[in-house]
Amino acid sequence: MTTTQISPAPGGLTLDAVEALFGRPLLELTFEAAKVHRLHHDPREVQCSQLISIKTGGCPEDCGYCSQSAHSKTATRSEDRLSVKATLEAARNAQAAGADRFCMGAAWREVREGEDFEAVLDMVRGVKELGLETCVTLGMLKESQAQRLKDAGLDYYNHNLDTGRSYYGEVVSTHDFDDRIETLGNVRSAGIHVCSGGILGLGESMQARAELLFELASLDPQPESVPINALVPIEGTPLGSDPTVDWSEMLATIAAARILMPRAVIRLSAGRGEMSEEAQALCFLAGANSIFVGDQLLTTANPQPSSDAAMFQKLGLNPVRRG
Ligand code: SAM
Ligand code: DTB
Ligand code: SF4
Repeated sequence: MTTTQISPAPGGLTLDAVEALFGRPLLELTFEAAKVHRLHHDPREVQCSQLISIKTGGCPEDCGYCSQSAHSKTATRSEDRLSVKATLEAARNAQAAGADRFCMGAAWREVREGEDFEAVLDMVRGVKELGLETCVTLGMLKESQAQRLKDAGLDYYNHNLDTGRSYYGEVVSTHDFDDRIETLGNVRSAGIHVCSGGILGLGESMQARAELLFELASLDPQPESVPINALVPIEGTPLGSDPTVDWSEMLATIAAARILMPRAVIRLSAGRGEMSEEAQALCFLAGANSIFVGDQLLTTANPQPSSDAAMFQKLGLNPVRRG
């Protein structure tokens, strides 16, 4: 059996080596990833994040996959920001249902100082006080703003690279790949854990997927959390009629991510609703150790908590307990 040598040091990684991973027979790649997973993680433990959209729709950015872009005519309407009270109520419910992290998302291009940002800081303080891990995803961010979030008790900032550098401009024109990298740098400088991953199914090539993992794995330090999303096609967006991603592609990407980022928590993210339990089981075997829980992602549906509980039971998986 041939084994692809990957340098564990982010500095030594090459794009060719990442492409070679994608060229390996799927079950060999899965087996290799499963071995790496067991060296660094308890394979029975799954981190469970609950999402909430604290500001839905009306986003000025033109990300071609997103239901919330004002450039697309979708069923998602622009709404006012949620109150701190309603957000904390949702956090308490998420905690009672078994989530260990609460992730608050806003359809913003960037963070702006003012009433909305002050409210987000209050949300972070409140969620932290409940004993949940805190995560926000608010678009681009300056270092001073990242520092204020850190001081409020923020554990993770989610900001995905989404796809390969060479393909990014095909999907989004209102900001660029280096803007994403810059925000991740500001998050890191403030001492906040980095949550960054991507989406499959945007019409990207295998090479673009390899580029995405190459960029993520080359961040130094590597991200602590890596969400791998399958496109949820949204009617009215430029990518609304794209075919759904085959489970085998999610599996290969998760396995490659596990090998390249051995210590990261890899999240099997959007798109689980289209995957069988068997396909999800293979992803957990290959090193996925996080999911979004709750019946709603941001604007689209997620599997029912009861079906996730049944799947965990069958597979002998346990949610992380905190608080
Ligand atoms: N506005 C912020 C930003 O762009 O970073 C935060 C919210 S945005 C909705 C967060 C992430 O959700 C995106 O980077 C993308 O990875 C994911 N996402 C959005 N729409 C999606 C879809 N239709 N299918 C799968 N993932 C999606
Ligand atoms: C991430 O990587 N996936 C989440 C979270 N980070 C913010 C968002 C998924 C969104 C799926 C489409 C929707 O519900 O609007
Ligand atoms: Fe706005 Fe984020 Fe959606 Fe892009 S992905 S349109 S920045 S909410």
